[in-house]
Amino acid sequence: MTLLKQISEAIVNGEKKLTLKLVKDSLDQKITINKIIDEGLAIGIREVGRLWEEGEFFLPELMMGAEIMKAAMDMLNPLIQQQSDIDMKSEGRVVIGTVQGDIHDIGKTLVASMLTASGFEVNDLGADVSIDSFLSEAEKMNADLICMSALLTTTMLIQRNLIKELENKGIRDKYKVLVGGAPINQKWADEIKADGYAENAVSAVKMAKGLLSA
Ligand code: B1M
Repeated sequence: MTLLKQISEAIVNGEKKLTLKLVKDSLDQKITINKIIDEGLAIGIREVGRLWEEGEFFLPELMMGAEIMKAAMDMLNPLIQQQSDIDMKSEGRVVIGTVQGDIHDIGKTLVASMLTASGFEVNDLGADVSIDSFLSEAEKMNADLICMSALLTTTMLIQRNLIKELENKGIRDKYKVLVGGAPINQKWADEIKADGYAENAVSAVKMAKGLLSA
């Protein structure tokens, strides 16, 4: 079995120590961080989510999967950020967060790390972020881009509300708005008039660069 497959299985089996060891082994074998995440960790945690949805796993197993995923990402995020060139000129200023009512922050943190590594100035507001906080922090840092992550079909509605709030305040043109998260797709982004949608962290960086150079 490949190392990446072993990583996804270790997450499903709730084996934290083993997962972290396998991630370290993968790094030692020069497997790229993106591959470790996309083809190992993310597959494992999504399988945990599927088993939970089907009633085969209960909340403690879901929580354990998330804890392992977070521990692995805590190991990888600093490495992603180290890959940035310190003298890189700023690509733009970004506020990012997971919307109010939603505590899923693993994917959002990954997107924030990749943006930082790619030369953006990033203010990561964390999870469960209110529309008011997004707007006041964007104003404070004179942001170019507001990035909203949502993982729940209920909380994705907040993305639309924030864009409406920008319109109501007459400041819609001041910021580009990028949306993402597991239930989000291009159709939704078009419907709520977001400037961009990205399926994963790598395409979020490409999209952010495209939006700010347009
Ligand atoms: Co929750 N959860 N969860 N959960 N959880 C999902 C999302 C769910 C799909 C599971 C399922 O049913 N199969 C389901 C949502 C169903 C729905 O809405 N239709 C669900 C539910 C229901 C819940 C609770 C309500 C459960 C409960 O309490 N009854 C609860 C919600 C609490 C709340 O938020 N108010 C809950 C809680 C939790 C945990 C705390 C246990 C944990 C989160 C821990 C944490 O984040 N700190 C958790 C987890 C781990 C998941 C799953 C299994 C995995 C999410 C994850 O980390 N994926 C998830 C199942 C799934 O997504 N299939 C699930 C890995 C991560 C790298 O991917 O976050 O998708 P992802 O991010 C990707 C892309 O989406 C994209 O790039 C990232 C990297 O490639 N992306 C962006 C993300 N944000 C972006 C922003 C961008 C661009 C791209 O630009 C701005």
